[in-house]
Amino acid sequence: MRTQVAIIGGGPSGLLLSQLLNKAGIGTVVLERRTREYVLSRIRAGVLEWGTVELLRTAGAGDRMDREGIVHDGCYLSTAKGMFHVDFKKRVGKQVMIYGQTEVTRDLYDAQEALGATVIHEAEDVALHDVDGDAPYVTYTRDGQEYRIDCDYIAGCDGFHGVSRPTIPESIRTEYERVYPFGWLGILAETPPCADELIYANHPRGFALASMRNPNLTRYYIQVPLTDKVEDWSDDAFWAELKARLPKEVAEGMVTGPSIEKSIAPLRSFVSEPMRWGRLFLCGDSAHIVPPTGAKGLNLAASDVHYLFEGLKAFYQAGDASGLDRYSEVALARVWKATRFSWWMTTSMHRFPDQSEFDQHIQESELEYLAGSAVAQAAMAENYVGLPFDE
Ligand code: FAS
Ligand code: PHB
Repeated sequence: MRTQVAIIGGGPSGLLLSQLLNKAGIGTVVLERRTREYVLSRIRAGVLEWGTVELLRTAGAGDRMDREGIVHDGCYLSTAKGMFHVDFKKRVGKQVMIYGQTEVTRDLYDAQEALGATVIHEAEDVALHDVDGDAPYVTYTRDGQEYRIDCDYIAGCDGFHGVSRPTIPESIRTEYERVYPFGWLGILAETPPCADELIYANHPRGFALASMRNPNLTRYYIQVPLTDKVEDWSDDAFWAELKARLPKEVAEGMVTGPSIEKSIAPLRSFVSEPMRWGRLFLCGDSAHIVPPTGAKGLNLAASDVHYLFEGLKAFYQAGDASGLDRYSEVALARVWKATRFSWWMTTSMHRFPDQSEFDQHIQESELEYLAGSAVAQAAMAENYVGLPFDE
């Protein structure tokens, strides 16, 4: 088989890139290790930056998001001294869309099907070949049969544990990492949200986040030690701890119920440079991971896809390779700004095991300053709604 762009990974990055390229008349093949059902069973991000919203609309995969998504003007932050609102719309004239990653991925799968795009599931043993040459190709097996796809370019959209990043020789790669000494225990419950917008809570017992998916589906998180296991946490224990960390008036009005999903996610900041080697381009989690505190993971995948799509479109439609040549530099500039913001939100909102009283006062004064400063709130809002893709 031959195609123009072979895409490894059928998550949000791979599917969005495939959708945009196919709509521009550029041929792709997506190789996904798992079944579609497995990919759609993952519960992950919930907040879309406005740039991501517009990109999904451009890709022709935004109709259900526009019908069912919830537009938020801002979010709340709560500390031991009370809760305050940061109004993104008032501060920077932009909003965010609450619409789960699962739904984004489902919409992209449906849009790919409608276009007749090639998405191959249960593709195993994917391997990338001659990536630094002029004739790269990909091999994989399926049902015991080996296949080969010759292509012009390969997009590594296969996430943190994928095969693409390791294809770049260690002598070429530089990796930067910070692992946080805690995780997020998250649940999904068929209950109404406890507030009209998200609440990020800094509490002496630890961080908590009250989020949502729709008027009858909520997503809550509490910071837990890395040693905790999901089975250590009954639903009752989760609800009690969540209420202890949220403002009293919110906790009193909270509707609880049985969890329909419960999982613990580790938190890390990770960036691998460069995001291009020869004919291979890394996109999304294959190149970088951010702690979910800033709601940046899925959105960074979208901006990577924007840069790579524009570069490939210019190459195929006008023979202009400048976008491809600058891809890594341009994508990493935005990745590092989002990595900084996610680090700032994480270090400001969580309790660190070795936190001193001094650290505690610094955290509290950071949030008190934010509560009282329109300029500080504008800076937070600018980053939370998403920095422009193109300066
Ligand atoms: P993905 O990991 O989503 O997709 C990669 C795809 O490649 C997967 O479908 C995988 O099966 C496939 N694949 C892997 N190896 C392969 C191989 N060798 N061959 C073929 N296919 C292969 N972000 C937020 O913004 N907010 C959140 O709250 C949030 N919570 C998260 C919770 C968890 C547990 C995790 C893991 C991530 C979370 N994220 C969150 C980040 C997440 O949303 C990612 O940023 C997003 O999934 C990135 O999309 P992709 O780059 O497509 O990677
Ligand atoms: C979510 O709804 O899953 C969510 C929202 C905001 C975050 C992280 C996760 O910062």
